Amino acid sequence: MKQSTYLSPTLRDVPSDAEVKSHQLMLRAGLIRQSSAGVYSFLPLGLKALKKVEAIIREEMNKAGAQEVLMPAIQPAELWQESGRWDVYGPELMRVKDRHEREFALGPTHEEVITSLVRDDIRSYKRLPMMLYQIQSKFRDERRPRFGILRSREFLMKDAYSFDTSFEGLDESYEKMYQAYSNVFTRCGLDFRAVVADSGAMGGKDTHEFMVLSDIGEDTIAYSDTSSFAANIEIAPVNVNYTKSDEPLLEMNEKATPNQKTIEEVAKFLDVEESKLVKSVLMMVDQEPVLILVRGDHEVNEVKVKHVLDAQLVEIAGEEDTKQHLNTTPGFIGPVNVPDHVKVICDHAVEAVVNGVCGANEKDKHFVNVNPSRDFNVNHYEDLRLIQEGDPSPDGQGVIQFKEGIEVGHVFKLGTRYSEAMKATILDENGKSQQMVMGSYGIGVSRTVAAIIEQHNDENGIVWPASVAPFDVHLIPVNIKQEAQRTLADELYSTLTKARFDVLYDDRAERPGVKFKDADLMGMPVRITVGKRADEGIVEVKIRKTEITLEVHYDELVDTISRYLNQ
Ligand code: 9G3
Repeated sequence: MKQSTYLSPTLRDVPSDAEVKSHQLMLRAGLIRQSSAGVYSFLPLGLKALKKVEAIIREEMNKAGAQEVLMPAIQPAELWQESGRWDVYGPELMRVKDRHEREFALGPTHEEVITSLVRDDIRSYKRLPMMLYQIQSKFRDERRPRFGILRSREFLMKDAYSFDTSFEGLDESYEKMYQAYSNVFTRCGLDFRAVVADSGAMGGKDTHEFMVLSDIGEDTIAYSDTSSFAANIEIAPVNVNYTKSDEPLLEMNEKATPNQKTIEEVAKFLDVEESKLVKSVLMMVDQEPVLILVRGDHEVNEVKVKHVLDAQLVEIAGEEDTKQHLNTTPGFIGPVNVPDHVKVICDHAVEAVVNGVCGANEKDKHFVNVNPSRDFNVNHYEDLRLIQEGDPSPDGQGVIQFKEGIEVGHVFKLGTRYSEAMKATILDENGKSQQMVMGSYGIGVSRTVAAIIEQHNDENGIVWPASVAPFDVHLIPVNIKQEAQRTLADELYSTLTKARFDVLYDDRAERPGVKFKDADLMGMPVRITVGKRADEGIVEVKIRKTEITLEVHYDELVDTISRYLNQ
């Protein structure tokens, strides 16, 4: 490809609204341009990288026995009404009307479509297991799109769906996909972890997220420093045996704590450890008030609350709910003498608090020497707190550390969640009708490109892994007007192309410095510079990743490049 004709506008300056490295570099190297908030165009260079990632995904999906399909992006509302999700999703689900005023969703995912497709044509257990996938644009109207294509409102996803006759069959499909995902992200040159995750509104149980380690990741991974344990902190279980101090129980009494609202303020004011405080959070759980208690030095894990109470919606109570149910204002909430209709559920750590401190449900008042079950009722104790760095790993091996991650893949065991709702059944070997057992498996294809750049860049620009680089070679004559250089560069271009290398030929009449800066920014793995030794047939080969530079005669060039690129 000749760069003089190529739409690859590079920018010298960092765009001010790009906060993360991959967003900055994708704009500066001419890979994407923004169309509207969270909506991007891929320019030729960005599209070539996207296609390389797609190709790796396709190979691994096909190898795993999946068949590629292409479903529509516009989905009839009826399907989402059948699955019961039409009213579950709010403004994030983009909806359109057709000319007959019929309602459609712009597909954020395709469980409904694929289930309706399969149920119409697959009637016998003999046809299963079946794995279908597509690579297609998804639409999710994110409230705060940011970080370029890392969190965009239209993005490219590979979504696969497995159909089995049993949960054992699903386990096998899941394992195949899990392995295929590991292959994909390894081949893309990513440092990633598969972590146990929360199935969220998807229903079903087992689910794993594939996380690319990165400081700008929006998810936090809790992992053991010695074992293979790794989980999204949203659901990482806490497994600690708390020791109860044997100090004698003292009499509870009230203390004035004027304007001392936060845990830190109250602990300082009363001169007690934060671990002696009982933090009370009033939550509206499917519109019911529930008081959640955790130790003062811990945080409530709202996802755990949702699972433990098997709730659809969990929110922290606002002022009016707090007034209505506890007749107090946030900051002085406590469990002592709460009305019977307010359930009290404690994290296990609270059970071991002796002579603790809690809000008195009265402004500027706290209770001291409070002891659970003696001074307040507890409905039950559960694992409700966020895991913390330094906690013992729940598998009993090692200590928990945190790392940020970018979620690039997510695999779910859906079970019969959709086949039941949408009557996707097959006749089993006894002619009995049974629901298909499903799994769903997603990879953020465009997000993966950005994640690769997050992990592969330096101060001069992108450093593409060879497997996903838009071009194999960047060919640069120092002075295109110099006859010997131009002739040799033209010859090299055709020789390398015939040797099946994908070459970006910088044939622009630009100053050398500009060309080299652009080449570093765009980050192809191999750069060939045709300079003053052109008349000897000698060119300079520079490896972008290692910055190693060597002089190579024209005749050894193909071998030299093949050796490097195929290692
Ligand atoms: C929606 C909207 C946003 C969504 C969903 C539905 C996430 C939704 C979860 C999934 C599950 C899997 C197949 C590929 C892998 C992930 N955000 N999810 O269902 F209506 Cl607006 O998409 N789907």
